[in-house]
Amino acid sequence: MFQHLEPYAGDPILGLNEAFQKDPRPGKVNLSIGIYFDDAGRIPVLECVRRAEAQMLAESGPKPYLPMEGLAAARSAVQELLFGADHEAVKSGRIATLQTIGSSGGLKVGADFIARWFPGAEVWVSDPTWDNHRAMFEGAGLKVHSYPYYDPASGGVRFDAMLQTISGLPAGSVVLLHACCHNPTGVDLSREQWQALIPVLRKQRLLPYLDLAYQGYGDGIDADAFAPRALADAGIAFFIANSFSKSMSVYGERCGALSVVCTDAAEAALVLGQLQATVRRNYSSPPIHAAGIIARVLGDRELRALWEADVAAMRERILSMRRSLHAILAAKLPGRELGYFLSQRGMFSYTGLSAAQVDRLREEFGVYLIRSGRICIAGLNSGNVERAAEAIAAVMR
Ligand code: KET
Repeated sequence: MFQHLEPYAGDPILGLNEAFQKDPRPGKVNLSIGIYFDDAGRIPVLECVRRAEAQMLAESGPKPYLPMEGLAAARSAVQELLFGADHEAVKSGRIATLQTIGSSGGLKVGADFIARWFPGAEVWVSDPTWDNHRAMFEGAGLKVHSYPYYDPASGGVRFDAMLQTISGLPAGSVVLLHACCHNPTGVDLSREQWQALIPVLRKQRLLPYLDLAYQGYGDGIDADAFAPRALADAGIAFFIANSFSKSMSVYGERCGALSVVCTDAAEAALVLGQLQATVRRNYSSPPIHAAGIIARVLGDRELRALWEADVAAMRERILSMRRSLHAILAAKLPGRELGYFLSQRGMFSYTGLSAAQVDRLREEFGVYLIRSGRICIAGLNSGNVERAAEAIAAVMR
């Protein structure tokens, strides 16, 4: 029956993370997957999440199906987090928000919605982008192209080329944008660049689709929501999938959301209805435990304060690892331009290492990163940064 199937080559990120787990070498270092590890190399369970879960356990409430769109308290908390409680778009009810199965679930529901209601629309992603973007949108039946983004020569954004490509897209094209902490490069648009891009998106009648997976890891929880707020201020309709996997360190709980900012409340109701239909046909409703975590951590003042402090501490730890890595590499590779390790934001740095250098790092040194040369800085800690930096310097020489 299944002889005709093509073997699955595996996922370049998840597969590597699994290979790392199986590696018996004691000094191995995991810089592959976008997961935040603490200074002891563990995935932290944040105190705010622990307390939210303790409350839920103590209440020991029933576990009905949630509505297709998820828990109301979680959905409104997401809108307030993304846009600010007083934002006109939130107050006027012109945002349709779903609680989804991680932001991946949100991205895919949005992609299915676009395939159904914008037939013929094509999707444009940054070059490069998170590998799974292309897979998800193509999986929804959409054609995917890329726009220029990263400039290996300068380590910055090819902003003029990006703008030129986007200005030439047909109306209704979907433009996928990383709201902050670009994956895999760590190179973001500046606020001025967003302000220059937004009129182009509007004039061309394009459909922006933001991915906000690392809120709080860039410059701060509010600062990292600059892009969705600026787009909403400009009155453009757009999609935004956001994740709590990283910001609340709840990867396997699948905490995420999809919001569609519309022109008015009537339009948002229409959109929400079709999003509900998309969910019903896919997985029917999202997880209730995830809803409880999101609603309680964001909605309870005490838990919220704990969360904000933890996000700041995680961001600071990554920045300190950037500085340590940079200092060791700069000492070992004098004359090399390495400033990008300091200027890039979020979990990732795009090192410029070739696939062959990446293979050498894994095979000879037990240092794991994906073959594009992306490293997850959050996998570094005070116990392994020296070793990892020495290995990276050795293959860079
Ligand atoms: N968007 C981006 C940009 C992203 O990097 C990830 C995860 C996701 C969405 C999915 O997050 P979710 O947990 O579904 O809310 N990225 C890391 C893990 C992975 O590949 O799944 C990574 O790039 O390593």
